Amino acid sequence: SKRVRNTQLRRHFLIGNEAHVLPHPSYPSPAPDGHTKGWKVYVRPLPNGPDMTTWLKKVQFKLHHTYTDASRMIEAPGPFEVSETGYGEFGVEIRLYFAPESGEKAVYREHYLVLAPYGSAEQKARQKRENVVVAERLETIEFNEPTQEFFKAMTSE
Ligand code: SLL
Repeated sequence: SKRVRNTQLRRHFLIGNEAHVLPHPSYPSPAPDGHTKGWKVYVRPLPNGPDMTTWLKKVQFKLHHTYTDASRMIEAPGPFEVSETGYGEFGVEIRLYFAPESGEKAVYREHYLVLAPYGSAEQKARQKRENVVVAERLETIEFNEPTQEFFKAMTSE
């Protein structure tokens, strides 16, 4: 497909995790032996942001090899997230797969799980009190010289 010259399409989204000390209502109880945390890793739109599925079709989350079926593929419409319990932190390997008409290859990101309270003493105290840790960041994806078909889909969102 022909490409639109001198044009970039940029989209913002979040990659991150939330975590809770177990027991917690969102996770089965009792947890497997030794599992002290429940967590969720995700790729999601900004709060009140537009739907991502115009451009994002699948997300692969590769967990630590201690997990059974460590490779988790989540298809649109998502939500693009994996919820698990465990005991330790590790880097989650994330592959983003785009709409076929984009002609774009999958893109790789890593998110290192944060399960323990972090930040200032006050921030840590609050995370403990509320039993929630959130670690997320703004991500940007840029499509350079998009195909005409993809450009049309993206600009008529
Ligand atoms: C650590 N380097 O030792 C890390 C490894 C392993 C994470 C963390 C349990 C998996 C399961 C789990 O939390 N694995 O039993 O299903 O801190």
